[in-house]
Amino acid sequence: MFLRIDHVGIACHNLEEKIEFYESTFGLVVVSREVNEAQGVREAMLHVADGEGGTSYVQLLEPLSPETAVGKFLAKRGEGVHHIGYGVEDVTKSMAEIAAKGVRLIDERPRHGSMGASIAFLHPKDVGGVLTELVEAPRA
Ligand code: CMX
Ligand code: CO
Repeated sequence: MFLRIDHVGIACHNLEEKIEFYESTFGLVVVSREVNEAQGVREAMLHVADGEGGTSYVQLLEPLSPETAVGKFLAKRGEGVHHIGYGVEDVTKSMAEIAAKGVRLIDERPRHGSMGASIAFLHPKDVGGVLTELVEAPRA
């Protein structure tokens, strides 16, 4: 079902500082910056590598307010890995297959993610404590 690790989502207090760290330490390059009001984040996607299954990124996330998903996570756990995003061919189909196995979907239907992707989250309590995102990249 999974084509690649699309991205690792990392929660941080200060997006600009974290971008600067990833650029200067690892030489990663920012390919997209967005504010996603629905997800409550200001974010940047940094390119890691291109593989057979598509492109992998690091997604740096700064909360728009303390009541958002990432804001609550930071208050509880501090900065660090927030979620894993897996690339899939067809997000709606994958959601149905996964739900049929008894894993709770957070999203009933796909939502808008970074760079035109269709995304859906699975509940971390049903995935061994890992918030998991399905990502269908836009058709080239
Ligand atoms: N990873 C693992 N566990 C997490 C978690 C995370 N990122 N976020 C919350 N949890 C756990 C909490 O620790 C808590 O567990 P305990 O009850 O054992 O303490 C439980 O889930 C409930 O957490 P909460 O703080 O009460 O938060 P909510 O239930 O209100 O929300 C969640 C949790 C996962 C449903 C919510 O964060 C969500 O809908 N996330 C999906 C959307 C999202 O994260 N958007 C930002 C990224 C956008 C993008 O990638 O583009
Ligand atoms: Co993500």
